[in-house]
Amino acid sequence: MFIIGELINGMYANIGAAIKERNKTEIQKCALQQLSCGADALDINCGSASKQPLVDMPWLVEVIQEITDKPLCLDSSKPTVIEEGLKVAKNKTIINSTTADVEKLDVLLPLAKKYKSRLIGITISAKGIPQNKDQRLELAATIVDNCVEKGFSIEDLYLDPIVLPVNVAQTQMKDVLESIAEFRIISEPSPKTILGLSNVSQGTNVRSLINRTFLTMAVAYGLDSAILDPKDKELMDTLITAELIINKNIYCDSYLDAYRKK
Ligand code: THG
Repeated sequence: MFIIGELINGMYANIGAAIKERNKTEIQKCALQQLSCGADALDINCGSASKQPLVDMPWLVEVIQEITDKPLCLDSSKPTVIEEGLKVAKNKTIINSTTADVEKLDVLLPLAKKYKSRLIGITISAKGIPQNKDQRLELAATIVDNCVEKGFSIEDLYLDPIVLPVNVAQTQMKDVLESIAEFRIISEPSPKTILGLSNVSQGTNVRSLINRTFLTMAVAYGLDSAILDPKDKELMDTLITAELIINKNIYCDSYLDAYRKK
């Protein structure tokens, strides 16, 4: 599993304040903690409260790349904000994200190519969030078709079926899981799949349990990558164990230590 740490997000009070006050240490501390817990990459989102995301995004990128060379996942609904991050990024990047709308794809696919970035495509369109698996598949196919047309490598594409909180969209959880399996057979080579895991438990009071149960199920459906809280130790141990059961990790008595990235 390619693990993207979710904690550098302005929606968290400490990070929102650190961005506003240009508190480098707080941001770097959060980055290092996530990496030491096993994150392979870091999501960076200025948060909706940011009044100057065009300045905050490149500041965050520069501050974080002072302490790590790991890939940064530039998370914004605004392509201009993502581009400001791409301009200063020295290492690998992941654009998070394009929707299936042509206006977005027309801007973000050329940017991804220009900056040799990977790209997350979320199965959302101007019509809103899909209500079932077929609508998700249709939007995924639109994104894949556009990548092929514009010469963007499908191996660098991550498709996100969009998970909603289980307390508001309980009937869609199965559609999301089945979408993961079906996205992978849309084309050859196959696109990768990704989820923003913590969405599933927002507004519930047993967040960690719901997150790790859903992640286990998603692993069984072939999920490649997740944006999650790597500081949740039970979540990380569950992930390692799920990947053991599905034969992605080899068993030994100390497998948790063996796979828990130092
Ligand atoms: N897909 C993609 N990108 C995404 C998402 C996705 N990026 C953002 C988000 N979803 C993933 N990141 C988070 C980060 C935090 C939370 C959920 C998803 C979260 N935060 C607490 C909350 O809202 O309750 C904040 C608590 C606090 O304020 O301390 O749950 O789906 N491609």
